[in-house]
Amino acid sequence: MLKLLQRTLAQLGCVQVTACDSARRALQEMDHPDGVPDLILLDLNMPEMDGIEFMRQLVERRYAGALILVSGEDEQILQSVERLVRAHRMTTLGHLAKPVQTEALVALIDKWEPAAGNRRRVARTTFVADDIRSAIANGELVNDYQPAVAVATGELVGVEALVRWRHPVAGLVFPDQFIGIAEAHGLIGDLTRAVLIAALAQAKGWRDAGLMLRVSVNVSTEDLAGLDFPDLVTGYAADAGVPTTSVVLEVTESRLMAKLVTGLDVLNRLRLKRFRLSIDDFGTGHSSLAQLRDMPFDELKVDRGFVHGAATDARLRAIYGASLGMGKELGMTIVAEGVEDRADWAFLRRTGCDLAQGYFIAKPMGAAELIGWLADWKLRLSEESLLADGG
Ligand code: G
Ligand code: G
Ligand code: MN
Repeated sequence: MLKLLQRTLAQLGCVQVTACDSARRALQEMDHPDGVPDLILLDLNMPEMDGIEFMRQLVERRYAGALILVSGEDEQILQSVERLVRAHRMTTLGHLAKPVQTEALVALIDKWEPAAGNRRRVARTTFVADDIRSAIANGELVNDYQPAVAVATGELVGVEALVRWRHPVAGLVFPDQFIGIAEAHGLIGDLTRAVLIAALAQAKGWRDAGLMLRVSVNVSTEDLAGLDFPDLVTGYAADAGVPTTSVVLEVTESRLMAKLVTGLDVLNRLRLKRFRLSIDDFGTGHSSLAQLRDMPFDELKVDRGFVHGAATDARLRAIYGASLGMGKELGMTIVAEGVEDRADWAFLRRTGCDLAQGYFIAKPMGAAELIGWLADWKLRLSEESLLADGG
């Protein structure tokens, strides 16, 4: 079993695979300086220390990688162990029944991405405009989605589409490595179009399944410089069968101010078409309040730099509070980004923020994972008393 799995993984291109015939061996392996793996395939039924006990050891060692459970146990047991893994705040990609089918393994490994903390350490590759052009043409861009929930009720309100590039060689590439290049070389229009169309199709799928979510898409100021942008987006939404009132267009404040004049025209026409407009990363740009006053925004996203830790840091709290107060005064919906822990969540509840987004609630995920996450989140709301006073 172990040998077979090892060979299959090697064939799939996993460059460094260590096979351990017991949990004790695996823990010894992990004690080496470079021994902590990105992904562990864990058999639950092992002699001496079983898989559950091994997981406890992983928690103690603050293992930040991913897990795939492998077992001959029935589906129900596997599912409850998976819930246990999530309760430990570890990442599980899913489980595999024995004997392991290669396709099932491939499907799980496809879902894997390096932990948030690790991923930026991955060697940076420099891309040129042609790489990005062909990525768009070849459909290599995919969206992850990060949930946004109502602070008062915990209800899932919408998702933000965040583009990723599944590069055939470099692996998963994050937007900070290619959005800027796309903007500089006139490719952002095509990129935004690809992201929007995929997000709208996904939103339609969720709506058909009874999940009436709003979908947020990040647009670049370059997009807003095109006077035909409002008509284009309206067309995409109509083609997808999604009402414009459920589409949120997020614009980053700092970039927003640079091209104010055409931007304002386009933003106003988008608003007339009933799209929701959101000012992203609020607090980081170089805007004046007068400019904010003139912009037809529905929503204000407080930058994560002013959210995480605000409960205990008076300076952050002051900026957060000013943004919240101003946004509310202007009748905007306030979204807090970067809610990373329980203290952040409790703070938002005390201050009357509308929506929350962040790792505490959910990391960006593939579209297929949303339903499963939602079930977990509903459990967490009650089990962790997230809606209780002071919660
Ligand atoms: O998870 P994350 O690394 O995805 O996002 C990094 C930044 O890239 C964020 O500031 C986000 O606004 C931006 N971004 C993500 N997806 C898109 C997109 O489709 N278009 C544009 N213009 N920016 C995006
Ligand atoms: O700029 P924008 O808000 O569009 O970007 C979202 C970015 O923030 C993405 O890179 C996403 O992965 C990241 N992100 C989402 N939630 C959190 C969080 O709780 N903490 C941190 N540090 N980053 C987050
Ligand atoms: Mn955003």
